[in-house]
Order: sequence, then structure tokens, then C-alpha cells
Amino acid sequence: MKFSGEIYVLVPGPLNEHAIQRIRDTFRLEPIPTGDAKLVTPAMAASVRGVASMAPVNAALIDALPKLEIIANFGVGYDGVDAKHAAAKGIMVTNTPDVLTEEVADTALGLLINAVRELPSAERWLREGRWPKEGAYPLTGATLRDRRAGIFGLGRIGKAIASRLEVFGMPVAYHNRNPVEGSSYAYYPTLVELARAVDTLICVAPGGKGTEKAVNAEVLKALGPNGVFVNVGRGSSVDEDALAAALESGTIRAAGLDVFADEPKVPQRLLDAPHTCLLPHVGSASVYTRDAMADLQVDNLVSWFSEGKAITPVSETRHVEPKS
Ligand code: A2R
Repeated sequence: MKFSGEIYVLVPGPLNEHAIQRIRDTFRLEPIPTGDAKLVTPAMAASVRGVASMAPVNAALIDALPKLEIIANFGVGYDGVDAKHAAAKGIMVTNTPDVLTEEVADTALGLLINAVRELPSAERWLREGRWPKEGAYPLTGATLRDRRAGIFGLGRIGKAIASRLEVFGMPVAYHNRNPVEGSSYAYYPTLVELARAVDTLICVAPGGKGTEKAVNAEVLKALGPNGVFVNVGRGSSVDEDALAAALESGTIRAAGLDVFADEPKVPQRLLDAPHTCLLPHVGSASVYTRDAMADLQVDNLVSWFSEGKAITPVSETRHVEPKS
């Protein structure tokens, strides 16, 4: 579809190609290299009604766009968007839940197996020609057998991870701010209590102030020396210095990380730490899933500008109505 009368959509920073193409086909696309409000020209300020972004959208950028009605975020996690500020100004914010759930859950299990069974370093052993020279790769000190899993953030993705863990024979417990109605998994009201009860902690909670550095030295100590930590949520939820120290000292055994606090920078201490599998934030990164996320992002814009309704509004802006 193409709107009669052009609707200007600002795209700050890089965005998925399929999303770009659909925005070009449907709207008037205005690219800027980053989300820096200083890059907004007077012409953009006078015309932009939508933002489609994978990059952060802060209060300054929102304030620089007085005609803005909707921010369509690429991804389920929208901690980079100042949704409270948008809500206060009557601006809709949408994200892309559900369509990436199974992909991210698969990635979590891949990280868990890699961290526990050391598959990336076993492959390195083969590729470096050590197998014929030195013999078999050493037996792994850790196993998935007899593990107990704890999920930090039993939401859509957390539940998809939990059902996979059940098939692997692992009992599942979790920590959220509130117990999940109807769930048979054991609930722990604090993260440290959950860590004490399990030896495998998987973080898939949203980023932001509420979870900042929640996985800290105390939680890692509670996880214990056979402990494995997996993160497919946000790097900001982890005290990375404490995690590196816990791996170095054997306070926990292994970690599988897809997300980092200051991406794309990865702390040298984590790169050097033993028993780690580190991935460059690829949780949802297949063509299939990224296309589905792009479609949902752009469908939200189309629905907003054609029907005055968002398909997947975030909780902060659920109440927001179109201005005209
Ligand atoms: O706290 P609750 O009862 O609202 O449960 C949510 C939980 N959660 C938290 N748990 C503990 N402390 C917090 N401060 C906190 N904030 C949220 O995380 C809920 O069970 C879960 C999030 O689930 P969903 O909203 O269904 O999100 P989804 O699709 O599973 O994605 C989770 C995250 C994204 O935000 C990205 O950072 C990442 O996965 O891709």
C-alpha cells in the first residue's frame, strides 16, 4: 500500500533491509546516520510523523520531532526507547514481540550446550589439527545431566526456553517480579534465592533500570561452582566485572553470552575468561525471523497511519490515541 499524501518516516542508524524496502515502498523514508537529535534538519522537524528504529530513540530525539506520532521499534526489547517520555507526549511506541520468541529460545539452548559441553573449543581442537597429534579433546567437566534450571524473566521467550529445558529433562524454576498465573514452575521472589536453588541461570529479562546489574557477585556466588550463566536478555542486567571475576576464580563454572552492556564492545576480561561461549547478539538473527520482525515493525506504522491503531503497543503507551 502507498499512502496518498506523503508520510515521512525517520530511520536513525542502520535498519534491517526488508524493513527499509517496505518503508520506502509505503512511506517517505528519511535516513539519518544515528539517533543524535542534532542530525534532525528543520525540514525533518516539520514533516516527520513516524520513527522506525533499531537504534536508541532518546528524549532529545523525540523532542526534536514535534509532529511525531509513533516510534516503531525493531525488536521486542525497547529499553533503548524512552517510552515514558513518549507516553507523556502522547506518542505511540511499538515493539516486535512473539515473532522472535522461538529463535531466541533456540539461541539460549545453543549457548547453554556450548558453554557446558565446550563445543566451540572442541571444534577449535579439530580445526587446529590437535586431534591426530594430541588425541581426543579432554572430557568436559560439566554436563547437562542432573542440572536444575532457573529462568530470570519467565515471559514469552522464558516460557519457550523452559519448555525446551523440560524436554532436556531439567526441572525449571524462575524469578519475575510477580508469579506467573497457572505456572507449575517453582517461583522465587528474589533472584538470589533462585540462584541458590539452581545451578543453571538463564537471563531473558528486559533491560532498563529495573534489572540493571541484577546478576551481581552475590547472585553468582549463590549459583555456585557448578554454575552456568546464560544471557539472551540484555547485557545491562549483568555486572560484567563480577561475572568475569566469578569465571576467573571458579565461583561459577561457565557462561554463554549473546548480549553485552556496551555492544559491540566486549570486555577483554570476558574474552579471556575460561569456559565461555560468546556470541555477537545473534539471538533473533536469521533471515526468516528478522523478516518477520521487519514486517511487524512496518505493519505497526501502516496500521497506525491507516486505522489509528497500533498492533503491538508497548505497555507504557497502550492508552495512547491518535492525535487527529
Ligand atoms: O516481572 P514480571 O512479573 O512483569 O515478569 C516479566 C519479567 N521481568 C522482570 N523480572 C524480574 N525483575 C524485573 N525487574 C523484571 N522486569 C520484567 O521479564 C516477564 O515475565 C519477563 C519479560 O517477558 P516478556 O515481556 O514476555 O518479554 P519477552 O518477549 O519474553 O522478551 C524478554 C526480553 C526482551 O525485553 C529483550 O531484552 C530480550 O528478551 O530479547
